[in-house]
Amino acid sequence: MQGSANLNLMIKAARKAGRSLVKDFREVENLQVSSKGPGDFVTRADREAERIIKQELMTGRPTYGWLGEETGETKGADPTRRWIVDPLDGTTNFLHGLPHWAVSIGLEHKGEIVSGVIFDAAKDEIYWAEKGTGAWLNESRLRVSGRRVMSDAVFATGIPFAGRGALPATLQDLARLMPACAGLRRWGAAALDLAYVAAGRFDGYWERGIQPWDMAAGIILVREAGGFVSGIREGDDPVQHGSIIAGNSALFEDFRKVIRGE
Ligand code: LIP
Repeated sequence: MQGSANLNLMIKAARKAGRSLVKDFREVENLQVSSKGPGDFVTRADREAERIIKQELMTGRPTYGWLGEETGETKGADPTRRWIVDPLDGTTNFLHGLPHWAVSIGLEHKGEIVSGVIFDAAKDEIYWAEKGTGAWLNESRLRVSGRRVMSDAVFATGIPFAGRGALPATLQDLARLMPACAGLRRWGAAALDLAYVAAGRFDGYWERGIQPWDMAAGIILVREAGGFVSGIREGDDPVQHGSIIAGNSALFEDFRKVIRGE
């Protein structure tokens, strides 16, 4: 696989963590029927995956900063570069034995996401992108969809649960968008939602109240596949403000107007 030394390091780390998670996922399926459930086991699997990734990346680039879902933020000697990592995006899917989850690794340079790797280990699909070199699924080049009409488009989102996130605003989004499109999907993993926009499988995605590690790698994938990404509010940076909208180039403005209620 061609790419920079950083990208190859990211792919190696994602694959190593993915192999560990695939083994754990088989055990989770067996634990579904246990009275205690697989909760603690999944927590351990999540933390082990982040340990593997952190060991690989910080050994290879010891001066970079770190932001991981499980271990938080560590400032690096190089203040311009930071790894942004979700070792297991789609945790609830994993917990319930649903094979739709991913390892997500982003590299930020001076506040801009410049490289991303998303590894769907259950389906053996690895998505990757570096600024200026396109977006890829395994060895195939990715392009966003070509749909130009909202009524033909299928969008993905995340719907808040258990009192988390922005439920009233999301319900308003749904009320505006559902009559205007061909369908919505809520598949429970933001990184894969963004990867599917890059792959042209979804025409767009939006979500409120998610974390930098959910979206970092997916942002560069969508942009390198010819799509657009922004915050939901005018001028917001998605990673800084925790809300995101992404779409193909033809639909992005119309899609964003619907979500913004314009
Ligand atoms: C998940 C996101 C998803 C969101 C969930 C959760 P996690 O990340 O990928 O889009 O709707 O609430 O935040 O927790 O599985 O890493």
